[in-house]
Amino acid sequence: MKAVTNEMPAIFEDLADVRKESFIRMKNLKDSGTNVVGTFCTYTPKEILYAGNIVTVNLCGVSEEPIPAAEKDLPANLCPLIKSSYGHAITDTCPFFYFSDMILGETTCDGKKKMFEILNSEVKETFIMMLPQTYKFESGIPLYISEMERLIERIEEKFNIKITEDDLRRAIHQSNEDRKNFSSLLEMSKLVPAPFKGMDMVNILEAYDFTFSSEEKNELVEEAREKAIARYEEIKDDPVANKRKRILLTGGPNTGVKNKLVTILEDANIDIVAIDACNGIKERQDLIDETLPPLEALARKYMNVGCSVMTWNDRRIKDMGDMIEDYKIDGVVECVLQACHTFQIEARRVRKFVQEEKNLPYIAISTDYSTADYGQISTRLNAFVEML
Ligand code: BJ8
Repeated sequence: MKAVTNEMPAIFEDLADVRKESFIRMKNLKDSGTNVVGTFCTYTPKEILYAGNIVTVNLCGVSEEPIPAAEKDLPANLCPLIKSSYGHAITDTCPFFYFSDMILGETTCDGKKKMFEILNSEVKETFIMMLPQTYKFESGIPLYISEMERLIERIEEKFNIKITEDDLRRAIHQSNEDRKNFSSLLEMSKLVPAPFKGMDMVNILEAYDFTFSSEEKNELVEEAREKAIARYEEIKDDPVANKRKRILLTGGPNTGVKNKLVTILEDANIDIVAIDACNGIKERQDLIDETLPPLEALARKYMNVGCSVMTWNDRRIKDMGDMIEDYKIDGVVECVLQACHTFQIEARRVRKFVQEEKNLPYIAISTDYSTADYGQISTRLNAFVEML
């Protein structure tokens, strides 16, 4: 087990400036005595942590570099996100992991839950929450509530704090305000022409993931909103911009492959106007019901997220259908990380829905974090763009 200290290892000095800024903010938070919990998933009930004034940070690995180290312990044919996250953890190359006092993981896919077991026994305390595998039946709700109760108990003990019902209500309310604000920004891409270019949307989503307070979130949203309004005013009467094709990006986590997938689409003058992966609008569109008892409200909110780890994932198809209409989508690109069985298998249903029910072009790109397949993906995506 590694001890948490506030000294940054020298290796972090080499990291890209844009990420470094968030590392520094994180270090300042640690220096001021803030407790930090690292998270991995959209199913995390973060409001419980906010209620205890705990900062959360996303630990999903997006880089290829630590994968060889991870492959010494984990099978090579595992999802790159898991290998990258684990590799960073064991090589101390992710400052966010480094500064996390504790990790919170959910039993989503097999690879992640088994990685959490190793992290917990060998690297850093990892609280593993049992995630019900369906939202179709009410039976998932009491299980999720009892898991949140277990989490609260552990957090109170670890950080020597007390989380009251009022704390939970306050955190839920603030979270809802943040969601409304951010959703209203993302929904600007319903405009034609789109005010966000290909990489803009992905970059905004990534930056938002590394904001640690509501104030920072609001600043980021307002800055992006101003830029989007200015860009829209500039291009709204441009006939070329008005004819640009509009893509929905679906599937698994895409941040680790954005430099392939999104760059290629952007270079082909395609606008990614909607992202329904878990970094997109999916989790943000439903607010938490503030009239219910807090834990029940959280359970009903999170147990309704349409990720492929759920059985009978009808929610995802419904959301996708709505987005295709609302964002005037011309084609759907699905990003599937290699060895992610749930998204890979569900891609069949998504393809049938998009092609047969929506009569739109669809392509699935299965890839990992290496650059080896850049040329092949470029050829396939450019051929897809020709079809639009
Ligand atoms: S809500 S997408 S963060 S589970 S790690 S399932 S890619 S094999 S990340 Fe996920 Fe939560 Fe769903 Fe979102 Fe596949 Fe890889 Fe598993 Fe993954």
